[in-house]
Amino acid sequence: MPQETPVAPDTLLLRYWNCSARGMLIRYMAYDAALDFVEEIVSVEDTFVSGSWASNEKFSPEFSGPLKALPVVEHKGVLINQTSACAQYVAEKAGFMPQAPADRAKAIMISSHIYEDIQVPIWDSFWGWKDWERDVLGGFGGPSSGLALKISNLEEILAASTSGFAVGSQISMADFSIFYVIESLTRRMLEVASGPDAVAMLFGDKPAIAQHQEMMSTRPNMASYLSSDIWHVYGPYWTGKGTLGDRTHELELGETELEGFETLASLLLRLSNPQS
Ligand SMILES: N[C@@H](CCC(=O)N[C@@H](CS)C(=O)NCC(=O)O)C(=O)O
Repeated sequence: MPQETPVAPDTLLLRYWNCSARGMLIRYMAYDAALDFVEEIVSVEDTFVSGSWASNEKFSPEFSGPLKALPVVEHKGVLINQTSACAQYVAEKAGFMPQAPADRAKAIMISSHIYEDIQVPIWDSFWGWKDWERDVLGGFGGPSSGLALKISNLEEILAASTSGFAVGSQISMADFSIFYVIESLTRRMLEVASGPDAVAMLFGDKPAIAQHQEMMSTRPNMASYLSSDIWHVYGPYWTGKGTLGDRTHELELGETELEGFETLASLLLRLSNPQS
């Protein structure tokens, strides 16, 4: 069983798996703000696949918090679960939550659109718990009004901004949420056969998103974190499945993460060009 990392009470600790998923927004904000921050990286292979998680760590409140899942943020003796609550807490500490109530609501609106409406349905589809066509790509505006429409929403928000930031005149949690979802979707999709066309379709005509990605990735602390060794431990993988590569089949965990991305990219192209 992995040992909990001893930390000074003022140091903020993130305990999360060795993939990006629900940990990355928190990590980007903590590194960008140079918080007093440590990471405890939990190996999917050693802790989850081994079976240890289900019988040990999951039910250890010191490890997995009151809600018995990761991420956990620990600060000043308090353990917080739920990705959104962890992210908002870190955003407050990092100065990435706007002051005005309406701006705070907008920052949460954008981050939760990305988390609940884009990321969670895709993660669940990788594991076979949701349906790619119905829950990821489809929507009430028709069979191709899901993911594509949500990415367009982000483009419209950024295009309407006079500051370059998603909300008001300062960087907020929303900017880090946008950066993470666009960067990781683009990078992972480009690794599969149908990915380049799907990336061109989703992001090709989105100049405000492109400009925002450039602005975020060249912030000095972001640039050094993105090229750091620690980013490369978990950054390449969208979910825990990604860390297992092709072994998901032999482990009876279904298709690999990259097979999932090929399904996503090819369906995206087929639904947006039904004739082809
Ligand atoms: N609703 C929770 C979901 C947390 C969750 O499902 N975490 C996954 C890892 S990404 C986990 O720890 N799964 C193992 C389990 O729930 O036993 C959140 O938003 O944080």
